[in-house]
Amino acid sequence: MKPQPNQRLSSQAMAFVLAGGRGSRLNELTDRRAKPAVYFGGKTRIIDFALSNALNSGIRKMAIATQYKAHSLIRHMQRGWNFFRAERNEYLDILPASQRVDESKWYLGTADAVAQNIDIIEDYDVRYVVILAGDHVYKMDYEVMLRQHVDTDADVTIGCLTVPREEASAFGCMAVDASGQITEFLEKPKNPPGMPGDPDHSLVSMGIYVFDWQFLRELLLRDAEDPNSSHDFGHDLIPQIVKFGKAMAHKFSESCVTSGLETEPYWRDVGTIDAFWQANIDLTDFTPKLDLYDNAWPIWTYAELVPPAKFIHDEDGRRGSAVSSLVAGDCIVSGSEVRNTLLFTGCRAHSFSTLDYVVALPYADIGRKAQLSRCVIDRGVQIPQGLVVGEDPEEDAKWFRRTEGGVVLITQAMLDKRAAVL
Ligand code: ADQ
Ligand code: ADP
Repeated sequence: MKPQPNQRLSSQAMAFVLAGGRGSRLNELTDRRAKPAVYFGGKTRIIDFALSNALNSGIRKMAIATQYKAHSLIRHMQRGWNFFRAERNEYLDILPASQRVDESKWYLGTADAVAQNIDIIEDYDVRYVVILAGDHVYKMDYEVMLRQHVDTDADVTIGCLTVPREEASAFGCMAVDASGQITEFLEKPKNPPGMPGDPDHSLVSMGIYVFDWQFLRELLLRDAEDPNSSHDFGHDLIPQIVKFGKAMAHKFSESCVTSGLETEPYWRDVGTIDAFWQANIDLTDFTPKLDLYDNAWPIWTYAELVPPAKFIHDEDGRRGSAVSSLVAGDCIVSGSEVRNTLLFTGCRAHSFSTLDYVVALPYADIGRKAQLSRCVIDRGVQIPQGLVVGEDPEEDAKWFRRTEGGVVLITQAMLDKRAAVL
């Protein structure tokens, strides 16, 4: 029986979050943690956005498939996302690869990550599955997408975005007809097609999908038997449905505005150091495009219970200050000037140091007289006294990772290597 128009569909849906990818373009930031576990926005981690979206949309059943360097991600989930109660019919399961079907079997592709957990999903007893990627930053009401899925009687509904054509080859690209039905789908084509009437932009998949569970289940069982399949949504399953079934596009840029969540669509992949730095620094704008202060759509996370941030004069009376900056708890800014910067939990900035356009991950310690600009500092890094970064590109590139965009990534291993040489 078709659900009634006023019935909330999220109560009959689960979110399946794919969080197994490495995100290799983040380089050393993902050496020890999966991309979804990378810190973002002063307090949160990237995966908190997809999970908070699901929670705020009314979904109370979630599963998270992990694979690459999952330790930090799993610990974060256990600490922060541990409030689901089976008694209330709420579930959140963490599903590491290689533990179920066959001990030696990793998830082959994104579809395989779902297929290996068919029995768990079956137990959830849901009608719809919302497949999400755990590595994007955005706010979205999945109820709106579920509603479109049901109203259009689609086999799959795909969240999609408009991006400049030169960036589109990193995505699944699609063509749609007037009703929004996808007529063509190409996974990461070398020459992405433009849109009719707008050849400079392409319509691309966000890698998020809504399925009726029984339809997806059948599809996954068939795909598992196919020796020619790479068991991936973008490569195998979606093109098949586009050819033989009904795949509908759900336009994020329209739905996020009509649902009242955003005034302007905001979605970031933060897949490179440059994009990661920029998206963080954007939050220091007077009115950033991503509003983290919206009580109607909170982004939940795990955060340690720590003392408040503190700004102090040093012994010489030099003022410790932060302007246009986001400063988390347990930070101490002492006789240091902090501008357009994010200090995550537990950072220290000591006397005479200056920080401009810096993203300092938790527990970074900035030594006296350091002058840092346009950089990302990994968790727990001890910046030595007097270090200057952001003045001399050659010197920066000699010791640290300097990106094409001129952002410098500093890890402890890089500093240790430098200290051993100097
Ligand atoms: P990509 O993002 O390149 O393209 P993929 O690397 O498969 O696709 O990652 C999708 C999501 O699945 C990520 O969140 C990743 O962490 C996770 N993941 C990858 N491999 C996994 C595995 N074996 N087990 C568990 N999780 C895994 C996809 C689509 C494109 C679309 C873009 C949008 O294929 O069509 O345009 O997403 O970003
Ligand atoms: P956490 O999850 O502990 O908040 P991270 O995301 O920074 O922190 O850590 C990723 C993983 O790397 C964790 O499993 C952590 O225990 C481990 N780790 C942290 N610092 C180091 C280090 N200097 N060398 C090796 N492993 C580390």
